[in-house]
Amino acid sequence: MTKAFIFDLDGVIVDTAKFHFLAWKNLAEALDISFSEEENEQLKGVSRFNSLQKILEWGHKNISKEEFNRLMEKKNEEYLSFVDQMSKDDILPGVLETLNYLKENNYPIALGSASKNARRILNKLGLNSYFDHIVDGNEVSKAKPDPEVFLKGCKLLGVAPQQAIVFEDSQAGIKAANTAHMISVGIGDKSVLGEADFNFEGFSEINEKTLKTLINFKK
Ligand code: B16
Ligand code: MG
Repeated sequence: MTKAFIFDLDGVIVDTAKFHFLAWKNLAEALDISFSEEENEQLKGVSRFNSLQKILEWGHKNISKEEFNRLMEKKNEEYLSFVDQMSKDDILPGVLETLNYLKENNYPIALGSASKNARRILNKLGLNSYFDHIVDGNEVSKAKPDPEVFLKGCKLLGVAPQQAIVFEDSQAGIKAANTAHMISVGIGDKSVLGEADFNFEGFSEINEKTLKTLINFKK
């Protein structure tokens, strides 16, 4: 049975994780809540709503629903001001080579991202045409570590979860892929993503031989 590939977006295809960090940090500081890289790690792959909830919990703050919505909007506006400055040059090293190899060899590809801005970002990067299907934060009701986003991707791609190879940079995303018995590939720090079936610092470490190993791997 053929394998299919599911790519996370933020931190895998493009380093928007640094923009999320900046925007959340500014917001947290304005609320007098300390926010470091360590806390940020726990927000990777986590929806906008759940991220703000966590930050407020860390700072022991209670706010009204209206204020909550205003803050989510404010964070997103700042985040998008960074995103809108991106171009093709921001695609992380090795990503295009991997996407080209998979396309040339007719492997089905989906995006599985928690972001509601995924389509806008893919457009900016000129990557839309690589993806047979896009599942993003607008289409799921349960955020990672729930596997809903990846299961929807499998369904659209027409493969069983065991046939899906998921590239993820977040602990929540690796957990989601593992829960659904998919083949999980951690992109980033192995000490953080050690639960993945495979670990790479980035796509520049992934070549044709590596992709064949992933394709032949049985969980
Ligand atoms: P947005 P991914 C996730 O994207 C990010 O990792 C996470 O930090 C962010 O809060 C979430 O998207 C929601 O993003 O505010 O754009 O809807 O890594 O799942 O591609
Ligand atoms: Mg990510």
